[in-house]
Amino acid sequence: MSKRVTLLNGPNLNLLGLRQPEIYGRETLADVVAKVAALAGELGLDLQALQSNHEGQLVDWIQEARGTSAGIIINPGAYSHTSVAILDALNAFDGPVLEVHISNIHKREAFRHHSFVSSRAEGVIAGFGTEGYLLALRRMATLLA
Ligand code: CA2
Repeated sequence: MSKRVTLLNGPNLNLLGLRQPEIYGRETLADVVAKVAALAGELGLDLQALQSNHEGQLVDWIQEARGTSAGIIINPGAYSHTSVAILDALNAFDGPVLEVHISNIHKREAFRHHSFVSSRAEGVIAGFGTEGYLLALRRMATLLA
């Protein structure tokens, strides 16, 4: 049976491709998920992709991933910079965690420079556009091999 990887996207990432293309690109979240799912198939992984605008929903999904998913790739969106609850949930998850940001958060406002999630993540990708999700999935395949 193929190993499951959960891809979580946080608040406002449902707007990908619809607003601010100069920062986040022109692909929709559905486009991105389709590309990541296709790569997951090639890598022999089973992708579960979820997006929510709600912190508690993200916490619930991270808790549900315990025992069902081998690894988590997460773009926590703005919750990266605020959420101890998401960090605590990830700390209760046993497998590898990779953090993705489409934009280079270090080139942006100072309040985006710190992410609570980064202290839990095996690796962080920022500023590679939506290609970052594909790079993270390749790294996840290596970590789970
Ligand atoms: O660069 C990233 O991936 C971010 O996680 C995106 C978050 C931002 O708060 C983080 O600092 C960095 C915002 C996601 C908003 O996504 C939108 C996409 C299209 C249009 C409007 C918002």
